[in-house]
Amino acid sequence: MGTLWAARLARAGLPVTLIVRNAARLHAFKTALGITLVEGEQTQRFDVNAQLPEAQEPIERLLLTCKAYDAEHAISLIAHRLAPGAEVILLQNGLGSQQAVAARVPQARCIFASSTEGAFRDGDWRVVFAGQGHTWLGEPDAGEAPQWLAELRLSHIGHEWSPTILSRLWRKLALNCAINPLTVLYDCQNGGLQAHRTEVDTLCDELAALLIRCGQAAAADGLGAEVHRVIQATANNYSSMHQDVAQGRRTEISYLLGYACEAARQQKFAVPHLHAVHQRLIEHLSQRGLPCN
Ligand code: KPL
Repeated sequence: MGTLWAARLARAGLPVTLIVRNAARLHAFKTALGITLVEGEQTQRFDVNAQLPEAQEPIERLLLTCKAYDAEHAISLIAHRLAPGAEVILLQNGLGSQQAVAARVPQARCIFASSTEGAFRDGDWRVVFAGQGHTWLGEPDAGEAPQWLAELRLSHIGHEWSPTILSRLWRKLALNCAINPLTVLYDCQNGGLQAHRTEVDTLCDELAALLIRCGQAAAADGLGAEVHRVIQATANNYSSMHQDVAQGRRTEISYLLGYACEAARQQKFAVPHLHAVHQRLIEHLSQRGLPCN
């Protein structure tokens, strides 16, 4: 997602600097001579800057696009570089990492984002824009839209300022909790869950009740029906968590089911089915030697 945003901002003539993990990545970037965006039949290369986290330059606006489990560490490496009043846009799945990042950088304005855009890498520093989508941005305490949203418009990044971003993130989390873990446990495409309708419905009922208990009634509204719509619309796809497990990658379990179970514990609200699926998933991951957090 970082490369996808960087390429479109650069295409609009805006200055972009990538912050890469380490010297080896910086070297690889310099060899690639920029980033490449593949969109339909079109392939375009863009020249952008890149630097290491330990560079000195102050940061005014940062888009953090790493996985949820890397976000807190990533921000800790550059927190001292954030200028007073800097803005940090957090584009992570699930919930929990955004709050952890915000607590680490109280001097910054943290903007949470939720996106339905799809992209994948087909080479180093190359991104394929696979699915047109939309990105919602907002502050958890419903702040005003920043001026620079106009720059996103210039870059043709479909977006909207959302006064209810937490509700959007909770809704997406609930959808992912109802679908992703079961696709891993049954080793199936999303459509395979049509054979486990009762189990999906039970999880949706529990998730909707939890959302209401957490003060997120709007995110609970019609959850079950939407989950079934998504299962049908994406029947031939493997969920992102299924893909992670199949490729031996760490999952974002702690920011999805883990977050939901922890919220239930804090609310003293019983979620036996969610809890059972969480435990089954932990067992499944540990049997495959994958992290359970
Ligand atoms: O977002 C998804 C994912 O795979 O992570 C969907 C397709 C909605 C399934 O939960």
